[in-house]
Amino acid sequence: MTHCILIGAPVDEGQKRAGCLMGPAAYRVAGLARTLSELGHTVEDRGDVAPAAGRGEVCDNPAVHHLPEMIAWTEALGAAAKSAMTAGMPIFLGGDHALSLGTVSGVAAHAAAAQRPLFVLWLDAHSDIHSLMSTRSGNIHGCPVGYLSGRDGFEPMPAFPAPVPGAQICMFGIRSVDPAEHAALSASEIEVNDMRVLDEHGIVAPLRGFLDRVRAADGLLHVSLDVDFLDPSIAPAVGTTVPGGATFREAHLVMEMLHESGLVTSLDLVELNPFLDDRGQTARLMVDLVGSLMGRKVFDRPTRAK
Ligand code: B3U
Ligand code: MN
Ligand code: MN
Repeated sequence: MTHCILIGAPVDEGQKRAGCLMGPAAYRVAGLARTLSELGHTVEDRGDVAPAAGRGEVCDNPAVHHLPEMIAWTEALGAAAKSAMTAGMPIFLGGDHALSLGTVSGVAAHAAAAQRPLFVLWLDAHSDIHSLMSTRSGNIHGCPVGYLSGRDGFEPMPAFPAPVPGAQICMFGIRSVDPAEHAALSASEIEVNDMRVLDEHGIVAPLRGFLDRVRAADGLLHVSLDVDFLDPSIAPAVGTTVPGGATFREAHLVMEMLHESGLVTSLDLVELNPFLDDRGQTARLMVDLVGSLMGRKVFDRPTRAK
C-alpha cells in the first residue's frame, strides 16, 4: 500500500497550444483518486500548485517565451515535490513537460538528502534536451532534460538546477529529435531507447536492464510520462502528436513492469491537453496506465517472473 499524493501542476507556459492547464482537472474527473483507492492505496489530493509571479529574467534567444513564469513554476513545484517525497509518492498532474524542471529538482533534493541516487525514466516521443539557446520553437517544454542533466554547451541557468547525471536518465519511445538535440544526446550518457530499439528488441529487455541498474544502485526512480509516448491513435489529446508511438499493450506492459520492480517513487503525467481529447479517451487511458503502475493486474499469478 502506498500513500499517493496528487499534486496539480497546471503549467501551460512551456508551449504555445493552450489547454494543458486543464490537465489536473481532467485527471480528477477521469477518476484518478478512485482508481488508486480501489487498488488499496491511500490518496491525498494537495490541490493545484500556484506559482509566485514571474520575475523579469530574459535570455538572448528571442524565440524563448514565458521564461520568468517557468522559473516561478520551477521553484514552486520543486518545493511541493520535495515536501511530498517525505510523506509518500507524489503524482504530478500536468501541465506541459516544462513542469519536470520543478518536479525532478524537488525529488532530486529529497534523494540527495537521503543520500540515494535519483534515476529518471523519460517516456516520450521527444528527447526534450534543448537549451534556451538551441531551441528554435522557444518552447521550454523542449528543454527540461537539457537542464536537469546539465547538458554541455550552454550557460547553466541557476534557476534550472542540474541534479541528475545523464547516466541516470533513460528514455523510451523517442521518435522526434531535432539536430541540436541529436548532438546533445550523442554527447551525453543518457540511455536512449528510440522506437527502433523497441521494434527490434521489444520493450521488456531494455526496460529490465535499466531497472536492474536502478536496483543495483539502491536508487529512487522518477517516471516522467508524456502523453505523446503513446501512439496518437489511442491518445489524441496532445499538442505534439507523433505517429508510431507505444501501443496500448506496450504502455500497459511498461507500467506493469514498473509496478513489479517496486522502484518507482514519483511520477509526472504530462502534456495532456483535454481540449484536444475525444470524449475523455486520453485522460482515461492515462488514469488506467497509472492503475497498472500502481498494481492493477488482469490475473495475479504469484509466480510471474520479475
Ligand atoms: N523538439 C521540438 C519539439 C518538441 C519537443 N517537445 C515537444 N515538442 N513536445 C521543440 O520544440 O523543442
Ligand atoms: Mn516531453
Ligand atoms: Mn513529447
